[in-house]
Amino acid sequence: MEKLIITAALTGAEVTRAQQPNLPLTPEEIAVDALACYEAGASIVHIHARDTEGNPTQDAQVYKEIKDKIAEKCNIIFQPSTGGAVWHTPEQRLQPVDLAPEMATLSCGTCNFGADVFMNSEEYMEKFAKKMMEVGVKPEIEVFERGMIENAKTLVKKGLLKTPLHVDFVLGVPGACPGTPEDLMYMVRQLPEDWTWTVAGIGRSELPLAVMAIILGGHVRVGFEDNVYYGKGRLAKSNAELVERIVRIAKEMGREIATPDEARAILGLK
Ligand code: KMH
Ligand code: ZN
Repeated sequence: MEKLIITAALTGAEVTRAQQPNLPLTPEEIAVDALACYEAGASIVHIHARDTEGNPTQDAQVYKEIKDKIAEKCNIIFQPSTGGAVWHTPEQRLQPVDLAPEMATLSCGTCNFGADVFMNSEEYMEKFAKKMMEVGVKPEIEVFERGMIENAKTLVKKGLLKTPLHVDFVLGVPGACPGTPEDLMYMVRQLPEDWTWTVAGIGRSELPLAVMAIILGGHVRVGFEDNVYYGKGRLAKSNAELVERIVRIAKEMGREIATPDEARAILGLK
């Protein structure tokens, strides 16, 4: 089985310090956290930038500062979000792609997102895909609902994305697909053989879905964006603590951990 790629989703757009006191917010805090996650065994960091007040921003300059600070510390793969926050415009969301990161997320459909709606129209999915192809960015296809896999396949058919794709199943968002083992199994079965996948279980579904991915040959995303707890009623001390647990479990199960360069080879990054 392929080595395990662990993505650390450090900050997200929605989580606050009130919910998780150790949430990294500034570029320096995010870079320090990225290094800790790299040292723990993560090979990708999924990044959401925050402004000086701690609010989500898609400003390319802030992303650049984070990218540069991380690169000074380690060779972990930098994967900015193009999902941003639900209130960002598509144009704002796309800004970090101008930095030509190795990867960036590409959400492949619209869904409810708690009390909000996460909008991804066909027009903008196509624009995002086209831009990523032009700049040479490997997209990570964010799938919150079953139909989003078909949208990704349609983008491939239209020549706007190149296979094999790498998919992230984001399961357990209130208002979208639940994070049950059955849901993950069903989603995985819809992918062509040569595509790779990772899973981000939200809240309490993070750990069971991660364990399933370790067994099934998928990959794992953990971190405060998806889940701020280590267990029931106990906040995680850090993003790295969540990564360390996945490394321990994977090793116990005989699944080796990919370094960033091994992850680059698995994902076909340049
Ligand atoms: N914050 C969500 C609305 C992504 O990073 O690409 C979207 C999101 C997906 O987090
Ligand atoms: Zn995100």
